[in-house]
Amino acid sequence: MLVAEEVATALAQGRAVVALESTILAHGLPAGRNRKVATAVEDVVRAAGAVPATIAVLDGQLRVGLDDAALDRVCDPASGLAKLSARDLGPAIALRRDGATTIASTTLIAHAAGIGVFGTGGLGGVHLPAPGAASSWDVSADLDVLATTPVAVVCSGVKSVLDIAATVEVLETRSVPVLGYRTDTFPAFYRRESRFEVPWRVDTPASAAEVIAAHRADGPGSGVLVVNPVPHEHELDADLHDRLLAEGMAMVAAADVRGGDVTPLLLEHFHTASEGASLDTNEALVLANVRVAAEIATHLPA
Ligand code: PSU
Ligand code: MN
Repeated sequence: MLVAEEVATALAQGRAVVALESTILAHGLPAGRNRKVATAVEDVVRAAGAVPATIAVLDGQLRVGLDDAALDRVCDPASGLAKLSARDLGPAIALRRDGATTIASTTLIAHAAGIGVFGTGGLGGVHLPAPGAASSWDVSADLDVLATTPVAVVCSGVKSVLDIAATVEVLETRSVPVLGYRTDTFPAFYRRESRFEVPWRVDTPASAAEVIAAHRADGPGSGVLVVNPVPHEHELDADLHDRLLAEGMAMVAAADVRGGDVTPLLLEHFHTASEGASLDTNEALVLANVRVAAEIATHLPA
């Protein structure tokens, strides 16, 4: 593992560090925009008093904290980065590949590096079954890793393209506490609210940090999911959202894609069919989440 000097120094001094993922850059946002977001999220983390550590795999090496050249590489579609979930780390390392890390793999690497807080956009979850099928069997490894790794992840819930009810149930079964950050409902990424309540609510970074510290000390060893709804002014229009959702689901069914290719295809449809409106929402929520993550990190004991 190669930890950037700034990150290593901050960790050694017990200063706040926030992990950031690279799949959102390489596979979740269009080229050009992704590079601007990469810098913007790091700036927000710094402004909130923490050190950003963007995580990726380059030439088979786990990288924690990326310099400009590495961020350029991650954000350039010509680099052809693979999407690496937790199971892909071993192969990518041994075969010396380049890859972007999902929430699952970013969480594992962050924990190994000694970073306990991670800010991002949307969590992977349980996918809806095809019409007539009992199950999609497509359950993101994000849930599994969160169940077994003591890292706090700040996100805006899961997209409404997923089965939110099933995702919330799996989080409960796998003993992952869900904290609504200034909300009583589980957010649906582009929309502030879903039909589902969160079991716990916190209203300040200090309070979130207290819960995380107590969970680490006396909980079952899992991570903590902090859900922060997209800021009001950036919420996607409800009608537009519902239309994009219906179209996206039909597209996935028709295109016969599966596994890790499903989420990028849906994201791409939302972004093009909304003429960028969903991108603005996506960017706004990521920036808001990494700020909250940094604020929480500054309240946690080293
Ligand atoms: N949801 C988003 N944007 C994303 C992702 C999810 O709104 O970029 C990415 C994250 O990296 C997440 C991953 O960890 O997709 C989940 O993919 P899968 O469902 O294949 O596990
Ligand atoms: Mn999946």
